[in-house]
Amino acid sequence: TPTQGIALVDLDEDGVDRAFRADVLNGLRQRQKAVPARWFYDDAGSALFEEITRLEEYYPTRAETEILRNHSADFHRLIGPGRAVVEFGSGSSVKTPLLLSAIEPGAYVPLDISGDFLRASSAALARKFTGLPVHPVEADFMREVELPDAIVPLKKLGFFPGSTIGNMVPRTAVDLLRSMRATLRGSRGERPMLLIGMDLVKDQAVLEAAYDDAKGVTARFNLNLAERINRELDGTIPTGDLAHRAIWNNDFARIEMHLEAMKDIVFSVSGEKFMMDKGETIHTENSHKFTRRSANLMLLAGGWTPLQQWTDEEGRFSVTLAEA
Ligand code: AVI
Repeated sequence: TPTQGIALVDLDEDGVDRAFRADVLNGLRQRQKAVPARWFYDDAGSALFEEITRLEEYYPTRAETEILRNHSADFHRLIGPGRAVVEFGSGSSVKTPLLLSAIEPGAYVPLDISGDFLRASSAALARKFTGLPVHPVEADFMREVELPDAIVPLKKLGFFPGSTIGNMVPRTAVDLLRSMRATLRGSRGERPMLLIGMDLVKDQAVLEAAYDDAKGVTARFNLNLAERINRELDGTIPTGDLAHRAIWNNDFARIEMHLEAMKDIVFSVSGEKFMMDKGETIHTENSHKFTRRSANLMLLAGGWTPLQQWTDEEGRFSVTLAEA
């Protein structure tokens, strides 16, 4: 296999299935039906997300890549060589190499819940950076993760690009920042660093278009969640009667994605019956947008002190370096 030589820590498949079922059934029982956004990313969903990142309307990936490309000298100076880069998520073929080339890392440790993507991206990176130790870990990084023994002695840099933190409500985001701190803390009290991307508040029309593109890729991404429920949890959701919605919630500074019933529907999931009235929605995602200040505030609440913050030329996206 292409990943020969790379030890993978396996997560129990049944555990993932059980967690998915519990999240979906609990979510569908609520008055405002909701399914956590992390379940978007099965193989089909991950492939659709890759397609989203290349869409004309979806600026965050390009804006963040621009920042990583333009400030490599700053990263080199502020982060220094020899750190183990622990990436929360299995890595992008463009952003991760930009960071690794900038800082001369001592090792690369991608953490991801989806083993297949993790294996593929780790193998590609190991080929690109010959000699760099790569230690993929299949794990749910929302909790403290035990890093491989070989990594423990190294100083750590957490890398969390993509504004994935924006997909969490602030309370969960702060819990995650604290878990990251626990995962990355040094055995001899060294302070870990974190490089984190956060999308910024901007014109509502630009934001809504980024989550409701003309080609309908984001709509397919959203609907894939209902299709996944049907595939994996013995569901009968009539996906043809659901429509994709992307709405700016100004009070909470977030884009919300929903699946809206176009008529009254009844369906079952794992043998349990559910009903939706016409116009009722399943809330499938929040994508919070930050200001430079609210990004700093969130980091501080999670136990991280911001050291420096960069944005792209157009001020659409931010990348912040913080220290524990
Ligand atoms: C992964 N995450 C940061 C994306 C976002 O922009 O919130 C997920 C996404 N949802 C719809 N389009 C992209």
